[in-house]
Amino acid sequence: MKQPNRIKSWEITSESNFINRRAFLASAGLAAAGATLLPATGNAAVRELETVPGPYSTDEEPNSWEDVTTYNNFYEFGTGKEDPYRYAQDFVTEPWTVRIEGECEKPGDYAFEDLVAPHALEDRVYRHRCVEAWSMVVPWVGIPLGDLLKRFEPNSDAKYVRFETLYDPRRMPGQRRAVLDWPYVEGLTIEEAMHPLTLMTVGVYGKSLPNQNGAPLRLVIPWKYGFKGIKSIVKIEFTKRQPRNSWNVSAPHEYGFYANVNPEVDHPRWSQARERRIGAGLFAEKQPTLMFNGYAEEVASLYSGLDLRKNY
Ligand SMILES: Nc1nc2c(c(=O)[nH]1)N[C@H]1C(S)=C(S)[C@@H](COP(=O)(O)O)O[C@H]1N2
Ligand SMILES: [Mo]
Repeated sequence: MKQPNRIKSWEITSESNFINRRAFLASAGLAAAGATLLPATGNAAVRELETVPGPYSTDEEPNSWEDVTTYNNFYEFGTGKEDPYRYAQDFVTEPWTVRIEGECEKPGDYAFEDLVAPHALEDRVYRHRCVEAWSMVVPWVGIPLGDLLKRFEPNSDAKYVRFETLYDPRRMPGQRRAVLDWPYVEGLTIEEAMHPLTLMTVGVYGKSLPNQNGAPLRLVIPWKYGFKGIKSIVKIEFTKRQPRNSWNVSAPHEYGFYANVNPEVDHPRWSQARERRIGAGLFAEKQPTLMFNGYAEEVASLYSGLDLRKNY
């Protein structure tokens, strides 16, 4: 599974998505790169990033740019799968500030650019498994979350990390309806947050994140159900106690804190044993879901001694 230096398959297959490859980024890959023409399914702020190959990429063929950017869950912009693509186009993410607080030595308000600039942006192709039993393969761009968090010097009381999405119903029309208890919140144990697979994600397909995918920064935890991958983060808090997370608050018997992909523990209303790969075609068979979404070798030890039926 670990193939750090392979040629990215989309460089061969998805050239039509890259209308202007000339645009390149200075410094840490985040400065505006001038006028970049957009793929059909992009939005105004999307631009090329300068990336390096990261570890852990799967060999599976990534889903198309179109799949990845038009089939999304982002309830702040509506509950339909194409709503985020349709209604997030004009969402403005510059400037963007992230508040760091809680059990750490360096709390404060950090500009997005300052958070990301000291790090190399890595390409990582991960499997992506939604709790609704569909899946994709996505070529994310990001930095290991642990490398970022260490800069704030968490103390020994930092047992968990809590994340919060922007709350602004004027800019996020889906928040005008009480489909969830806004703002969207998520949490990880500090061990999960520091695990080298956990990615603070700023891009996809070598470009900055389209709004519908959680611009300007969102989490990706590839061995967990997709809802743990909180989008458009404005706050990160180190906590002593396990934080609640939005889906657990809305339906505690259906969604837990851990949300590890597990084909042996079904959702109360449907099986988790198999998944539908988006883009595989109408008549494609569902494929078996893998324990920890195929990342068991890397992460199973985090849960030794834990009853995964109770801690779902
Ligand atoms: N703030 C926020 N983050 C969110 C969601 C959401 O509704 N709001 N949906 C989650 C769910 S259920 C999934 S499957 C993924 C979808 O991520 P994608 O758009 O990158 O495929 O985002 C997750 N992050
Ligand atoms: Mo999901």
